[in-house]
Amino acid sequence: MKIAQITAFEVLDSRGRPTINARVFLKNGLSASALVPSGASTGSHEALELRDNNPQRFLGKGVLRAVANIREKIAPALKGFSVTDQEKIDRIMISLDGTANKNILGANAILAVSMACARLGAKANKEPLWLYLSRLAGLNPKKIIMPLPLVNILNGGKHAAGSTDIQEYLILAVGAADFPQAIRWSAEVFAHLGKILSQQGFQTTVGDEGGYAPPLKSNETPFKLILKAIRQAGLVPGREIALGIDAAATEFFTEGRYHLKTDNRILTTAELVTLYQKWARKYPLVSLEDHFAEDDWEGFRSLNQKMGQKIQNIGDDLYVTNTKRLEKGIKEKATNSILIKLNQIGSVSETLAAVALARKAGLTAVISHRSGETEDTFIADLAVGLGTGQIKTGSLSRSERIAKYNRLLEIENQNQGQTRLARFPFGGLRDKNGQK
Ligand code: 2PG
Ligand code: MG
Repeated sequence: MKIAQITAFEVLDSRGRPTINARVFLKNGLSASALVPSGASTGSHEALELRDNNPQRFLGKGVLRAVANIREKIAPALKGFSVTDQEKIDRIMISLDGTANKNILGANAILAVSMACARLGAKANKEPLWLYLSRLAGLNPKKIIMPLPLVNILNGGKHAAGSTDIQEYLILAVGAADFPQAIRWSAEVFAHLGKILSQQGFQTTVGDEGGYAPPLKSNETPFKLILKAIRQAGLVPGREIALGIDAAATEFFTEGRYHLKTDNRILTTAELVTLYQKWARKYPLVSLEDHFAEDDWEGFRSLNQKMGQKIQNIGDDLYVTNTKRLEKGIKEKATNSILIKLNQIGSVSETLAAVALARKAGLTAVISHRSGETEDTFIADLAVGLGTGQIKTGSLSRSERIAKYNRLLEIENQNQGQTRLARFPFGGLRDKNGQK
């Protein structure tokens, strides 16, 4: 099971920007590859994505330097090590880089190899990736826990210019009996939303994550439209389908204030807390993400104290899948949940460590894609393997999003009778009449 060779080359992500495909080979010829994603609303504390910055190629977005780092530096360093020794492999790459944010080799270079090694380890062991990852994390669950999908059906912010300030309006099929039903319900609500938007004269073109991106005049309108879509799909808001948002608030935070351009309002942290409270009273809103800017700890703390019992508060740019920042969040009770993105931290082992720490502290962990994605479905297996119970991987359109849902449907199908859909662990849901 010793690593014999590692190759890499430049490929494209869902925005047509370069990313990396790395392939790891064993001596016996067995190999596996992995592709890394890339964000748009990135946190400033993320590990560094190494780009060429050569304006002659891909407007500076090329990744040939990162590719060369894999071929020339990482490959020789890992040759001869066992591919199943994930922690050691990651440790070698981390120390070869030697910086806290992986800015020498690039987090994209390290992660591509890290993921490819995990995939090859699973292949060499002749087991599915989710099971391999589950064992790597030291888990041994009786039932396979399928993640509840947080489906982003309306895109705004940096993912859809001209739409809302809030980046993502998500639906959660909290009342679904199993994973296929959660997907069907979500797809039906998405389709009804499309019909409603057309009837109102909007285009139904989609944003980076496959949700509609209409030029609405208020950040609150999507809630109303989505509630209508849920009802038209014959489902009960709050009981069967609940709502979530990812505000990605760092993107509209300047000079200490939150600039909601769509609403023509500028809010303080305290005023934004009040706005979220108002929305949660009016709508079956059960999950908030990056509802404040990445260093506005006070905003997170304040909201978590007021609403953390009832509503999921997820830190994304706040934590950047980094255990150091997560430790601070746990100590300060800033949130009750963390978003997990492999490429924010840059290796499989460090990602597992972040999930383990969250679990120990009683926080939920939501496995997530990036807005720039590929056909790689690693995160589907990661969500199942770690039994986190939630995944965020876009809308029910665009194949780079659907690939993950289809992989989850495949895992479900291959393990019939042994799976269960995770229950959404926060209260505050409405009864069948839509009452709280
Ligand atoms: C987010 C992500 C994914 P990006 O903010 O949660 O939805 O967006 O990859 O652009 O950071
Ligand atoms: Mg986010």
